[in-house]
Amino acid sequence: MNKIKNKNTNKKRVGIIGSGPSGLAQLRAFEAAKNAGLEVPEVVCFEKQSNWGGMWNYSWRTGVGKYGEPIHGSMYKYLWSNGPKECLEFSDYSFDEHFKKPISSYPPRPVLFDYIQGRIKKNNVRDYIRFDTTVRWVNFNDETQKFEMVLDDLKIDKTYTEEFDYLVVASGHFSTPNMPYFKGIEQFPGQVMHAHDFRGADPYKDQNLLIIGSSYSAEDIGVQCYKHGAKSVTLSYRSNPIGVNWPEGISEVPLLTHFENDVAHFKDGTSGKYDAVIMCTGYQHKFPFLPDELRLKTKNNLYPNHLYKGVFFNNLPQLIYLGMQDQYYTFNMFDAQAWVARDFMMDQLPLPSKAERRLDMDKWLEANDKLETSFDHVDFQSDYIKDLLALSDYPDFNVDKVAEMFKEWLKDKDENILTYRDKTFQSVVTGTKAETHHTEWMDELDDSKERYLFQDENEEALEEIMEKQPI
Ligand code: FAD
Ligand code: NA7
Repeated sequence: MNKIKNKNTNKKRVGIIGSGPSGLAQLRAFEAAKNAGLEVPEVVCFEKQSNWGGMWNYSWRTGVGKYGEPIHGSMYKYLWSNGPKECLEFSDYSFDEHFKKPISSYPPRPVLFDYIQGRIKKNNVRDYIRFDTTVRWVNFNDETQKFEMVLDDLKIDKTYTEEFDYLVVASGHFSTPNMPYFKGIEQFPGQVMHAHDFRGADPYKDQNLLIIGSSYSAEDIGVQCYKHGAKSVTLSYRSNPIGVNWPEGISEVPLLTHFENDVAHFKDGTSGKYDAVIMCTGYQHKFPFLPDELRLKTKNNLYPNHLYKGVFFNNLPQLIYLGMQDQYYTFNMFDAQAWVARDFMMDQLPLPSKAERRLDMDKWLEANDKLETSFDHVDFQSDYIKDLLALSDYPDFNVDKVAEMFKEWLKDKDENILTYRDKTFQSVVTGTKAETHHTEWMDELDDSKERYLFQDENEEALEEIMEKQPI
């Protein structure tokens, strides 16, 4: 193994794991400080994929990638934003600034991917990222107070180490499947897979599909398969049904107990015959590159324990986790976290003592325990965002208004799960009211950026607009 000496020994060094929306938020936060004339630490971001965007960088692959690394992506064809885009808008880079015209509130994945890239392409952020590089292991050296990172350059198959003063873990937590066992499943003759490997609804046309789970993936994959021609979709819940107004063809049943060949039996004594099973049973927070004492151990919830302000690992605050919460807010929350983390790493934000940090976390954990409804969850995460915004100069945005939009969204879904994506909202960043999309979501089978953005334009205008795009 080669030991590579750090080039600039005076400057503090920050290592970032992952260039998804969270890692990119961290890079952008440093870039903003640099543009404001401040001296920033040396920053290196390690990304095991060949491109940035994390989940939003669609991969057709399942299993392993070309270098034998586990595939990170869990996104699929025909994935449209599952919440209003106005709830995730960067407050320093609006949708208007990127697209130069109003667009609808629920864009498809390629359009959001484009938006994420637009902001960072304006700067030289790509230069800080080492692609095709997996972070294999991290040690914290008590003597030097530095993180020693073991890195694999996948392209040339070389392992080397580097040292960093701060470590930002932005590796996501919707990639390693939680895959339960059900008696008899090994004899089920059809396809059984986890949502992580789902790449599109096409194979399920004319099939009777069984989905286990009752959260976002179950709801979205179920509805997508229905939209793209599944014969029937049955959703099996463990704790609570999703409970929206389902159309004929989608139904909910209690938890699966066991299989007898292609027949599934449920807790309420009912049974059904299925062609395929998709486990929408969530993901595990998995950090195979971290030793026990540095590893965040949590289930998917709104306030993972041991993270002060939701980011600083309390036993060692130089270790920072971004985006580890369950998420109503996404891109703007990652930004708010990254700006706070940046200020700490640039000695602009002193942290209170470990005991005081513990008290602060306990307060949030107690409040989290008392949450009952989805509206409570939205309010809790909104309060968390406000708490973060008060700590840094990330441009303020109207969090209460965003919370209202989330609640509207929840109501819209309850009313009609097939049409909620046709609704429009108003930006809190620019005040722009979203456009109604040219085609109703249920009739729109093409999720390409070109069709989404330019269906109404003639060829010439299309070319002109494409040229003006900062992408
Ligand atoms: P990720 O996007 O997961 O990025 C993590 C990055 O870390 C990846 O690029 C990965 O390759 C890299 N990495 C991991 N381990 C290593 C390592 N050891 N070494 C080097 N690099 C590493 N959010 C929304 O706002 N709207 C939606 O509609 C929406 N839909 C979703 C649908 C699905 C199916 C899923 C799974 C998630 C969805 N999300 C949605 C949430 C989504 O996770 C966030 O929007 C966002 O992608 C999280 O960003 P992140 O950077 O924290 O993690
Ligand atoms: P979530 O939101 O973590 O939900 C996991 C679901 O899986 C939830 O309904 C769980 O039921 C269910 N689950 C977990 N284990 C089991 C077992 N053993 N048996 C039956 N059901 C189980 O994950 P999602 O994939 O839906 O969403 C993650 C992200 O992807 C999200 O941000 C989206 O934007 C897309 P429970 O309610 O705990 O009983």
